[in-house]
Amino acid sequence: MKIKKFKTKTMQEALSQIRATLGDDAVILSQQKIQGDNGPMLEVTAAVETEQKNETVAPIALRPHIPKTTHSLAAILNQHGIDEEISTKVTRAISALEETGFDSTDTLDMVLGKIVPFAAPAEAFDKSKTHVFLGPNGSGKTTTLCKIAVQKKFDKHSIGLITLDFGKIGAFEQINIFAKAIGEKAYMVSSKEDWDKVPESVKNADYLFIDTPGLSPYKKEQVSSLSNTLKEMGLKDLQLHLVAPGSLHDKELLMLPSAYASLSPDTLIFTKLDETMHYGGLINLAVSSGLKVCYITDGPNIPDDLVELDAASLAQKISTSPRYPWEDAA
Ligand SMILES: Nc1nc2c(ncn2[C@@H]2O[C@H](COP(=O)(O)OP(=O)(O)OP(=O)(O)O)[C@@H](O)[C@H]2O)c(=O)[nH]1
Ligand SMILES: [Mg+2]
Repeated sequence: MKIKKFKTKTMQEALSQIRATLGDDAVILSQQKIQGDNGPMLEVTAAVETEQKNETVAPIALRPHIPKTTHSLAAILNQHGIDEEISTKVTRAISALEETGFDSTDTLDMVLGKIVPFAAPAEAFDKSKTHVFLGPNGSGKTTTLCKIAVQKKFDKHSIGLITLDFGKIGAFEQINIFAKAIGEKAYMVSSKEDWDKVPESVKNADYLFIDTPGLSPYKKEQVSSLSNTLKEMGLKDLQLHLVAPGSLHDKELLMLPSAYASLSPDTLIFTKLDETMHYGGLINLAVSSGLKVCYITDGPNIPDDLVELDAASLAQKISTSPRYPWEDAA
C-alpha cells in the first residue's frame, strides 16, 4: 500500500491532488486541520493499494459507487454510533445518487442535508426573538450563550443578558464577569418582580439572551419550574435552544426532547465535540427529534470555540472512522 499526506486549503483541492497523484482508486485514511505557514490547512492522508491488501482502518473511498465502498461507509457510520435505520437510509440514498451520476465526493453532504435538519444562524438566532438556553447540568449553556452574545455584539447589535440561575453559587458571577468584560450588565431574575425591574432597554435589545439553571431530565419539577418562570415573566417570541453535550451517552441524549417537551425547544446546539470522536449521538438526536441544528462548540474558549454546522462540515466529520490521538502517535 502506498500512503501519502496532502496539505491543502480545501477538501476539494486535496481530492484533486489525491486523484492526480494516487489515481482514482485512492482512499482517504484520515484528515485533520493543521496550522500552516499561511493559516489553517487540511492534512489529508490517502492511500492506494499496490499489491497486498492489509487494511485495519475501514476507509471511505473516493468512488463509493463500488459496492465494497458503500459497505465501508456503512461500517464507518456504525463506528460513529449512527442508528442503523439512519445509516441504511444514508447508504441507500448515496447509492441511488451515484446511479444517477452524481460526484461521489458530494453525495454524503447531499444526503445529510436531506436527512438532518439544519438551521442557518439567521434562522436559529432570529433578531426579533428572545433566546433561551436550556439543557442538562453543565452542558455548556452559559458558555455557549456568551459565545453567541459576543458575536452579536461584534456585529454591532444591542444585547441583553439575563440569568434565571439564581440558586447556584457563582452562577451570577459567571455571566456577570463575562458581561463586564464586554461592557455590558447582566441581570439575575428569580421572580416576576425582578423581571419588572429590568430596564426596558435591556428587554428590548436586538438580542435578549436568557440563561437558565441546569435541568436534570429526571426531575420533572425542575422543568416545570423553569416553564412557569418563563410564563410568569410574560416573555413573547421565545426561541429555545436545547444545549446538549455531544459527549453524553446516546441513550441519555435521545431522551432530552421528551424530558423537556413542556418547554418545546426549537433548536439543538451540541457542545463539547472536542471531547468525543463519535458523532452518532448528534445525528441520531437531530434526526429523531426533528430539532434543527445550527451550532456546535468544540472547546470552552469564549468566543472562539463556536462552529456553524452544515451538511458539508458534518459529512467531513463522519466520513472517517473515529480515531483517537494516541492511535496517531502509535
Ligand atoms: N471542552 C469543552 N468544554 C466546554 C465546552 N463548552 C463549555 N465547556 C466547559 O464546560 C463547563 C460547564 O460549562 P457552563 O457553560 O458553565 O455549563 P452550564 O450548562 O451553564 O452549566 P450549569 O449552569 O451548571 O448547568 C465549563 O467548564 C466550560 O468551560 C466545550 O465545547 N468544550
Ligand atoms: Mg450555567
